[in-house]
Amino acid sequence: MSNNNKMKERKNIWTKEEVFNLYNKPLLELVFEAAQIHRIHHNPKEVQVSTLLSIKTGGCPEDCGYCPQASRYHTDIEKNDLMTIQTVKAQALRAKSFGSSRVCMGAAWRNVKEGKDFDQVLEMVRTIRDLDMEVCCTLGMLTKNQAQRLSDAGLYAYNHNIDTSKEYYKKVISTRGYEDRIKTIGNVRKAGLTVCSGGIIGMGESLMDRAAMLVTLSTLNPYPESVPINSLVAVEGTPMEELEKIPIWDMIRMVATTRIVLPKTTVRLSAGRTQMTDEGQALCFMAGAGSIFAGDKLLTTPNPDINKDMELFRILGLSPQKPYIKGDKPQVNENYKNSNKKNEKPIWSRPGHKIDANITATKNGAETKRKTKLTLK
Ligand code: SAM
Ligand code: DTB
Ligand code: SF4
Repeated sequence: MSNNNKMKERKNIWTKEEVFNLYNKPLLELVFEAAQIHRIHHNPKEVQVSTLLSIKTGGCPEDCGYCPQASRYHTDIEKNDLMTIQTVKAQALRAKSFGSSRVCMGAAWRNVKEGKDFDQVLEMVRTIRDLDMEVCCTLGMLTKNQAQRLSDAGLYAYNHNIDTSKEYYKKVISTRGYEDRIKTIGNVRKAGLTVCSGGIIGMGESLMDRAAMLVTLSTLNPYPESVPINSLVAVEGTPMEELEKIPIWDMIRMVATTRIVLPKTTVRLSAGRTQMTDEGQALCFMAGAGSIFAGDKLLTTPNPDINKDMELFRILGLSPQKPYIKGDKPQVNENYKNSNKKNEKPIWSRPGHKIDANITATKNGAETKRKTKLTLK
């Protein structure tokens, strides 16, 4: 590690330009530096394995441009109401049997609403916790009181991504603002939960936007315990369906840069792994990725087969990390505290986008769905 970066780690105050320059270093230099930092704070032979469970799928009122679950887009996902506790338990046991230490339950909600559904989610949290697994939820925006209720039920972590830079966020989502995300993250913190917050690359953002996102994460005080780095899964029917997949080198650079800027965080190699080679993923692990989502499905899109992942672990000499012991409430490391930190649907539009065309798709001559083609301005 360069002396300069050792100093940065102590202060953890990064400018966008510094992070941009780090991201653009010669690739192998960057990976080497990140690998060194990874070894100081993490066990490089272990990878934390999480399993995603979509407990409520589709029908979301938000307009996140990347998301197949937004009701205003015309995607082929299967919508589902809230899962039963029995199904959640069975899925969690299955995940545990293949080495997963954490279940992350995702709901296509804008925000949590008090009532029957939330009570059911709290019971799901208690059920998974009683299986000696870590429980994470991603349910949209939360109030402080809701975060506290989740914490009391035994939740370990809450996932709430900032997704991109503050500037670019407006071009991706119009139904809520960046500050709303930051506020929920604050509520999660106040309830003593660990924070999982990261973003997506490959949405048409600039390299400076990627750097700015990492600066924002680094200034959260304390900074997130885990940072998922997703590569856009361009789903047909979403405004981003035609965006080209990013080169693997971008993913490696993003993982390495995250590792250096947020040395103690667990960097999670998230969506997009089906498009990566084993060698590409190996470089990501080398560069500091310490966690993956395992199981053949993310929330609605495919993920590598678990046997394939376990074979890759075997080849690379990696093993799945054990979960925290039951009742052992996660403690925020003191060092963190010191760190700085369908049919016919209405045409829609939103700021920052230009509608190129509204196209009616046909199958065997019959009208099936209408697609809205947009480009980011
Ligand atoms: N509704 C909640 C929310 O938005 O926070 C939770 C579920 S949402 C699907 C969780 C995260 O998944 C998003 O913040 C985004 O980062 C990621 N995500 C969604 N669709 C994606 C896609 N097509 N490619 C990559 N990541 C995606
Ligand atoms: C995160 O950052 N990535 C995960 C998890 N947190 C919830 C979700 C990825 C979703 C990819 C698209 C889908 O499967 O619907
Ligand atoms: Fe809804 Fe979350 Fe998808 Fe946005 S990312 S549309 S909030 S499910």
